[in-house]
Amino acid sequence: MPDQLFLTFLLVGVIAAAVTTLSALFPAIMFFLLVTILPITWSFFSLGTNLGMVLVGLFLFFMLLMLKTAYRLNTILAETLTMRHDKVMAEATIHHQALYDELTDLPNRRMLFDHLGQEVARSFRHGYLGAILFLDLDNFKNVNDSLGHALGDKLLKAVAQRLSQRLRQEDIAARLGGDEFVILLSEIGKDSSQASVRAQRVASEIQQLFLEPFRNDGHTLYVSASIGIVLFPLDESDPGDLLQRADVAMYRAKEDGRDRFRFFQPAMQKALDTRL
Ligand SMILES: Nc1nc2c(ncn2[C@@H]2O[C@H](COP(=O)(O)OP(=O)(O)OP(=O)(O)O)[C@@H](O)[C@H]2O)c(=O)[nH]1
Ligand SMILES: [Mg+2]
Repeated sequence: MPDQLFLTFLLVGVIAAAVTTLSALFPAIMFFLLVTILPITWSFFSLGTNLGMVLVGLFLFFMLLMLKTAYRLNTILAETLTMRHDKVMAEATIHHQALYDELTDLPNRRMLFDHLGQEVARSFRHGYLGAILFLDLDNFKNVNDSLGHALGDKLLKAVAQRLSQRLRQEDIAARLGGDEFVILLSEIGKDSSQASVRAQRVASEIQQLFLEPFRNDGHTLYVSASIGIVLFPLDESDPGDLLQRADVAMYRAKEDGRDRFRFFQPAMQKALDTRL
């Protein structure tokens, strides 16, 4: 009997510890309780004494108690994990919505500003130039007005896809809103003439992307884009000002007949001021 009591204490301790660790897997704790409690309960039962019967009763009660505890722990654990998973997913969604455009899934204005700020600082440090290409679709309103907003949306998505496929991994294509896209080219030259040539080449390649018509819902759409280009960092390092300059150059491309690109020239600023 003293040996069996010692074994009982040992088993009870092991079972209590096992319940906390194994309850994450409910079938595992059930199996564990059966193989640890049933043999000793049977051995007490086979004693055939009153004390043996009391111990059988106590062990069965203990087993029920442990099962209930394991079930509670299992439920709490599952709820906690589900809540944590939902929270992580919700945070990821909020983060994505804050930085990416809902329609095209391209980086949005906010993310573009962040990247542009970092890129301008890096360019200053390392002494190379980058470029901003500000792209606005020509007469996009006609698509919306004649074929509907939904088809306009599909066209914007298709444009975003073509732009993304064309770019290098280190470049960024963002959607500012409406039919306006910005392409951020990093490290394209050590001086402005080299950077201009490269920016011009990318602008031409982007315009060639529009030569192939967009086919959507049985419609064949011929779309073009006007592009304004500004190099950085020249004298201006504020992302907002840089974008405004690229926008001014884009407007000049529109004024000059659309479907073309223009580099920002300081004289254009005067025209902008007048327009404002
Ligand atoms: N389908 C769709 N249209 C949008 C969305 N956001 C803005 N627009 C429309 O996009 C059009 C943008 O027009 P603009 O770029 O100003 O004019 P445009 O007709 O493209 O003419 P130009 O740019 O001057 O060549 C407007 O008609 C807006 O209503 C959008 O998310 N989806
Ligand atoms: Mg437009």
